Amino acid sequence: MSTETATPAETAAEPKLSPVETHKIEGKFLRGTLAEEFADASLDHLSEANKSLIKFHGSYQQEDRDARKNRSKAGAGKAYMFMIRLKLPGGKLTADQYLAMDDLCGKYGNSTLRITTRQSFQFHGVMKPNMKPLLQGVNKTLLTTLGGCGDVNRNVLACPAPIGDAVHKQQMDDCLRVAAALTPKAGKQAYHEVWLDGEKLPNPELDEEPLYGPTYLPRKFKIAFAMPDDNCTDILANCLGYLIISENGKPIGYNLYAGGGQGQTNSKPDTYPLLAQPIGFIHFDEVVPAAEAMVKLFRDHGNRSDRKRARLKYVVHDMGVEKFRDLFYGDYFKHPRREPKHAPITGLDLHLGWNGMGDGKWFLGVSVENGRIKDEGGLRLRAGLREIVSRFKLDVRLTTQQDILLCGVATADKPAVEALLAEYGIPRESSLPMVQKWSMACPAIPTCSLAITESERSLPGVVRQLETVLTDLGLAGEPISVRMTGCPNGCARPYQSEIGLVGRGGTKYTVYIGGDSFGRRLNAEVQDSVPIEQIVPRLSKVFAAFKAERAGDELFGSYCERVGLDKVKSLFSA
Ligand code: SRM
Ligand code: SF4
Repeated sequence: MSTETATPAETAAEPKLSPVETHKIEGKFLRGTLAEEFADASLDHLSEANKSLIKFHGSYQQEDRDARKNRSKAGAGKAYMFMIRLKLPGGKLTADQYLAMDDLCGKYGNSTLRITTRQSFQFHGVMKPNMKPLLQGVNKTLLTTLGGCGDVNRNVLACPAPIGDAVHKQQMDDCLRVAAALTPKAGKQAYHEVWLDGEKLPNPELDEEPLYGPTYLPRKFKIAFAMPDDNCTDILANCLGYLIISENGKPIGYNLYAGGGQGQTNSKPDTYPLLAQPIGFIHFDEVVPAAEAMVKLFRDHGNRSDRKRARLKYVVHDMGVEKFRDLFYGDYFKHPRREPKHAPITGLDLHLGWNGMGDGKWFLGVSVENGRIKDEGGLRLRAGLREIVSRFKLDVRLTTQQDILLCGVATADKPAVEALLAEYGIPRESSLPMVQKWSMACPAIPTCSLAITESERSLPGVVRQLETVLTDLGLAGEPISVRMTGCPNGCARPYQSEIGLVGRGGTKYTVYIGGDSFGRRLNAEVQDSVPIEQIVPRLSKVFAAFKAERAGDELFGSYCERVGLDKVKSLFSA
């Protein structure tokens, strides 16, 4: 297949294209009739085609699922609303940008900011008339939402720790370069026309999208940068991963990984989570060409008829890694083929608490339960973060574990920052249970249309019970990662955690055990459809065995892997 032009065309012999492909073709480089439907005050929701296209603009049309029952009893239709996701490479914001996002969520959203598992922000509960002012507010601060969702490259991840050494700096700089290179070009023009009152092209269908082509990618594409001793971005869950390699403390290039992803579908056994595989070693001048080559390969070889299998991970898996490498180096990436360097992943840092930046200043990692920045009861997290960021003019970075880093605190200001945390009821990370710090949940109900169970609203209860059990067993200090999702799509990367709880329906979850807190291994299903109230009592039996039988300072997931799935299953179901 040619690598010069996008070639998504359907031939008579090929399977039927998914309807989203038609939306893209007819959408004239992401315009559709979005401008018209947003200008029409009589409409409370979008047509199917515009519902597909608005994702590329960084938004999903959603429904308030909490309101569903009462509205349907009253004969009212769905309570439509929108979610908006920023594109925030490396999770970086200035103090002013953070404060503007805080203002916007209060003015046009549901008064919360949601840190995502890909180090970005989401606004929830945005009503249709508020979309344009909110997006204009975002863009006024020089941030964007273009490509936050949709069949393009998504937010590029990098370790957000603002540490001034060569390795941290290199991976963040490269993350920003890759993100810029993969921004849709014609899509940017369309975005300006729809939201920012930009001048309209007379013939938009003649515009060009040099990298993606008119039908963009078969589906989403995800990239992460990481370091061997700090895999805080969960690099192996990404379509494309860059693991920085150093010699004598000096960065020399990256090991490239391809084909990671989490999502699976219950009714489709040919869908499953996969870890990214090592592909080769590249030098720094090859970083952007490698990303462009991988995107083109996916553009040409990804599945455009079955969206459930339209991910790069299936191209790698179905083809086999060796053939995939041949294709990548033979047809797409015209640079020397080098073997990956030996560089095992050995750690994952949550970046919480006080940490030096290397320039005499400090950053403070604040743990945000399930990423939701809000004021509730005595915990006035949103107001407190706002006060600290504005008073000390602190830049902000978001982590892929849904936490926030307040950057550039002078030594003299540390006591005042701590006093503000206390004033707003924000706990110091040292006082938080370990299991809470290592936990994540996706939003699920009430905003996510695909959720079949609760997640963000249920995990805190499970975590409180786990804390009690682990404390009783003397295991409270163990870094055990627990991740919950409201369906098998895997948005909180549950299949890579030590304990994964995946919504099955009602208040039941499929329980997975035995992953790795550093993101190196997939876990395995231990029991399907476990009622939520049975999860912790059952886990406590596995914890007790771990306590009795662990080898030295062996981690919980490693213990489970060593003793084997059968034993873990029998402990769990005893
Ligand atoms: Fe996700 C779809 C939320 C990270 C795999 N994801 C969705 C949607 C948009 C639901 C929908 O299609 O209608 C969710 C919106 C819920 C809401 O109300 O906000 C949603 N995904 C999220 C976020 C907000 C979860 C979070 O707790 O932070 C994350 C946003 C990241 C970002 O800033 O870009 C999020 N989603 C992920 C990840 C984790 C990652 O990328 O590191 C995954 C697993 C990795 C992967 O891609 O395989 C993930 N999301 C999915 C999938 C399954 C894709 C697949 O290959 O089958 C879907 C379903 C889909 O795309 O149709 C999905
Ligand atoms: Fe929605 Fe499922 Fe993703 Fe949770 S895992 S946000 S329920 S798609």
